[in-house]
Amino acid sequence: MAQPAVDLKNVQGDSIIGFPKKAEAFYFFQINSARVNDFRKQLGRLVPQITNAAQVRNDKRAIDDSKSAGKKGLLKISGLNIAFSKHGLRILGINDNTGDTAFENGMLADARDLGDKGKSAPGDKFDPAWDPAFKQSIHALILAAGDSAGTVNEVISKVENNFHVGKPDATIRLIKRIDGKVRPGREEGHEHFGFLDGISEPRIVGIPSKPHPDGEKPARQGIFLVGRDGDQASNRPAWTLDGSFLAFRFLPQLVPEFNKFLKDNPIPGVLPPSKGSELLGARLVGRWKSGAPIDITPLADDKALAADDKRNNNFRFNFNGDQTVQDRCPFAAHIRKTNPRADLDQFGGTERRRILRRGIQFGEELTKEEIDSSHTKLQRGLLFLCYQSDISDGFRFIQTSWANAVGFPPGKPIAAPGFDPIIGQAGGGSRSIVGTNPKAQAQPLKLPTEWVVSRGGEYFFSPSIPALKNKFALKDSMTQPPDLGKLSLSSQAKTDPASGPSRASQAHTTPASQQQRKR
Ligand code: N7H
Repeated sequence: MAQPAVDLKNVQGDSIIGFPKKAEAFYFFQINSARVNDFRKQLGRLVPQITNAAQVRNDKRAIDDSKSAGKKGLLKISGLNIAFSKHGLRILGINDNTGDTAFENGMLADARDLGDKGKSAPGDKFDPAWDPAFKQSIHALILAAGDSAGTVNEVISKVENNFHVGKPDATIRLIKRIDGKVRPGREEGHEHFGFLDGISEPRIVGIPSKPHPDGEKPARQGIFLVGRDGDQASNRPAWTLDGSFLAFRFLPQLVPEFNKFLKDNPIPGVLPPSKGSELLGARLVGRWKSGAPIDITPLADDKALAADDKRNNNFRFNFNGDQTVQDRCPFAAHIRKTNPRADLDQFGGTERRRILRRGIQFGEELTKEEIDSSHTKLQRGLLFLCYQSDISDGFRFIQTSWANAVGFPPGKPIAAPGFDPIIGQAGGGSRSIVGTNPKAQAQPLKLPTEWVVSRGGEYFFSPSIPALKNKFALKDSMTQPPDLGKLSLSSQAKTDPASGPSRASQAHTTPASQQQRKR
């Protein structure tokens, strides 16, 4: 039977559209097992405040309109979503198998396979070197995004009131809250190593987006939304329709150490010596810091190209010779490892592995002491988050079978192109990449440190709005929410002059083509 088309009002907004945001809080919590029914009733009151994809699309239009009208200041906009881990489902009495093995096992059980550092524990167990919070049983995650930290805090306090946090009858307990924010000034939209982020994002069949050619066919909705065309599993429980699996990773970055490595290892003999370190950075990532792709402009940054949405993602690693030589882009550069485009044309393509990245940066800028000592003192990095219809096919596959797999991409004259130098992990073992020097393409370069450090995370399921209402929540006899008030969420956009002038992007971690920077 043909399925009705997806209704954006039924889908939580961060997945297929993506919150516009300057700040975001991730609130990891447990549900009080003695008060599950109360929690479910309170969830029912929260559901009308959850931001759906239609609202997020409208918010983005409002941002565009405001910019086109030359208005100063940011619109006051916020977004609220909720997602549950497998522990959360069990507490709520939902015992169905979702059909996603990675989700069902949880990230803690996956840490060794993901390549995270840690030590062996009794009984062939593995104890990852994670932030202790992520070793606890996390039941659910609230995502609160907004135009400022103040807006995000407002959303979080409404959520806490809803669940009576701080009162004796609280139904949830905070395990950990992590706040992200975009970097300041000219670094806005750039991740902490300095590279512009949020450029490449899969287009989705039937979901209108701004023109941003990438040479790829739009991915089917079921690559991201459960139960839609393209979802590889056929026997998921009915309530999972239009939900999406969310992989969260807490990823501090060793920025001074990364910078020192670039400084100490300039690529010799290709560009003037002063440019050799910049070239190495670009060849590790696959883009210059501006965002210009090296597959189009291999030997010099091109800021006009970087800013041009018609061109800055329009390449497939198939220019002359690209498939066999690394003159333009190393086979193992980060963006080639994680989206190999034409490299997989003969091997079934990439569609099944596409993910919607929705992360945000956290932490402060480098201090003078950190710059001078080349040593990290303050924690900063990426709160990585992505959506897919199956974590085993998406995030997990990219991390384990591509980034960490030295033989990937296949079919190259070099048998082992090496690790993804940005996120490839060897559990603390040695890593190298081959082909960073275009004049010595078989030469390995040892990568002395993992500059992106996994400190934990979890796998979640972000249910559709109808599923939240009918499966997760309990009907409440109360007609008036007692203490929730009205969250100042989407579609109440109003100019907040205190927020300061808006730059090209209202939010950073969603595609540049959608006027935000994303990861
Ligand atoms: Fe990556 N970086 O700064 O080097 N990433 N990433 N990533 N990443 C991308 O095109 C980075 C991480 C992907 O379609 C850009 O939007 C950092 C994880 C994918 O061309 C930059 C971290 C995973 C793409 C970075 C990190 C991925 C992508 C270019 C961790 C999945 C799109 C900007 C701290 C397992 C590739 C852009 C495409 C792009 C960086 C994490 C995947 C600059 C620092 C964990 C699919």
